[in-house]
Amino acid sequence: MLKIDVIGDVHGCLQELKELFNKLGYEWKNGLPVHPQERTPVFVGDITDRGPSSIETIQFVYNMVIVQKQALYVPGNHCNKLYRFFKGNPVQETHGLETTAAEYRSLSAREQKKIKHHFLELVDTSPLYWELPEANAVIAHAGIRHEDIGLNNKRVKTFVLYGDITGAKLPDGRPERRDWAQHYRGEQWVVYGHTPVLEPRFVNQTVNIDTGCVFGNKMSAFRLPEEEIVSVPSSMTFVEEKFNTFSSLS
Ligand SMILES: [Mn+2]
Repeated sequence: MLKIDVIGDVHGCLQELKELFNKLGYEWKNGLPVHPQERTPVFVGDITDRGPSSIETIQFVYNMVIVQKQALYVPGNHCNKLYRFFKGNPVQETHGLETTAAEYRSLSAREQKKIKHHFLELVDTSPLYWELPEANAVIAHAGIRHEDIGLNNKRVKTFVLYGDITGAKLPDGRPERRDWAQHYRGEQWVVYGHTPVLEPRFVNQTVNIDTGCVFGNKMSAFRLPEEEIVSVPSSMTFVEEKFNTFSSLS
């Protein structure tokens, strides 16, 4: 039995991430969290952008996942955009990428090279989503349809990174989304983030654990097999409009 602690969107909130590991019972060895009962942290993606410490968060997650090999990671849409930025592709420095880009540019050329290569390696060596049968779970940034589990094509990639978007925009500019979780009939857990919610949102065998730390609410983890939520409060300013109720088309 694999024991996992799935961590919601960090968005550069490294302080809260460390507090969350403390609350989850991790101990610190060489600056990295290790659980005495051999638990595996799984990052649900969007580790950077908007928060105060995106670059340090990249290094921290890299050390856990790549160097120490005691944690897992899947990319989110913000990770995908930062990946393209580091590859030198033209991307708009908006929606939080501007904070990560500013942190990056303040580094020395040597540090820039190191962090870029670490982030590219982290994304290149991680799957689009993790199927963890030993934990009876699938970890995907914005979720995944039951019938798509095991598939890996362009359509599934868009869904996993951005959710079930229709392509239309709501009057306030946010993308219109369908509520895929309402239709989920799988027996394994789908643990995801991406859309900030005030409380973890359980629907069928799915849970959204992006409790909007970077928008001042809290950072949450979902533990399996315990099916338990552990959260720590955010130190950021609360931005109420980011938690508008789900605009569901079903
Ligand atoms: Mn996201």
